[in-house]
Amino acid sequence: MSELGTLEDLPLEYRNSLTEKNLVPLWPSLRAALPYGIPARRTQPVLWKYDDIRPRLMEAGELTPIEKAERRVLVLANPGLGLANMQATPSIYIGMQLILKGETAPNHLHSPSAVRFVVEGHGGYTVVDGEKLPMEKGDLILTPSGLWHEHGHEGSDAVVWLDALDLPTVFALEASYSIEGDPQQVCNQPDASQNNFVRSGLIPYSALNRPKGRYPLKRFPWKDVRSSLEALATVTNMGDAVQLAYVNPETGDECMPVLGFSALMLRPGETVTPIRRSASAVMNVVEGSGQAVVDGVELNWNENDTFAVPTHANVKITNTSSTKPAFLFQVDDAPMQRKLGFFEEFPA
Ligand code: 1HN
Repeated sequence: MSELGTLEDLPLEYRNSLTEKNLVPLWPSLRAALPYGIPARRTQPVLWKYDDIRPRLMEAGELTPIEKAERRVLVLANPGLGLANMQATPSIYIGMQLILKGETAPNHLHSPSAVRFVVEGHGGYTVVDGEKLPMEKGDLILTPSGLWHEHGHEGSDAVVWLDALDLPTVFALEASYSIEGDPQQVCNQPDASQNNFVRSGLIPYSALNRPKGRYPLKRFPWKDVRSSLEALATVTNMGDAVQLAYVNPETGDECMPVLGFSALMLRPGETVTPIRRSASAVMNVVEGSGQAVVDGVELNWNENDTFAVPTHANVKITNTSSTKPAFLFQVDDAPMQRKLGFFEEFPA
């Protein structure tokens, strides 16, 4: 490991001559770009308490009519990455969106891909590519890149959901844009989770004779996810993660191209220590309470809280209840890292 030359080692005149021609010497910045052993991370293991978010979101409901917001969202910004950059982790955008009784959020599409994960309230819905998708607590709704989507609320109390987008990556690539549209024609059928993909391992026969659908299933009801986790728990040793991935039922691939989604169950008193990995993640608590220790930082979470896990972090998650299970929803950027060829796991 030799000491590399610094900028100051170079004559000022030479440095100026480089700047003048839009040239930069690599060697003074090489170690910063390629740190030894572990990436330099600005992302903090931060916890956003729902008790802090909710009153402020309701206040936004009073302060800002939906027409003045289009989407009424408070962004969960990681202070280590700069609040204005709207990054929960380097690649993951997270917001909490409020829609009130009778409101609609207008139809649009955009190049970033999004998902909605419902936090509270009844009667919300999203129309995606003509398919009307009910939104109940814990339901995952996909709004992939380029598909029209609009939201509405036919219930009474406030509906809140978590938005997760690959916006930071798409924006960094200078490829983020949107198009406004007229309200969609809604097809008069329940969403595909109710008729085409009712049970895993069974897909419509006709799907075999057509190109694999990119997004055949756009809503994953929480009640199915929860019961599947409970079943998986019966054959999983304590301490081994009870975790299910949300996939495309026609291909078995991750359901979205950049961000990955999974659900985790922690049995009463259980602690899991996931393998350290190169992906960053955000976790949202669906049910229960517990503690995460992320790179030594203790995060005490309750229902609806959300926390960020930096790349390469050491993580330990405990369900602190001795009687009730805990359920967490995980967003990570492993699909993108796999596609780019640098996803890694670091077994202890
Ligand atoms: C968006 O389209 C929605 O459709 C929510 O509800 C949050 C954040 C950034 C860019 C687009 C939505 C968003 C967003």
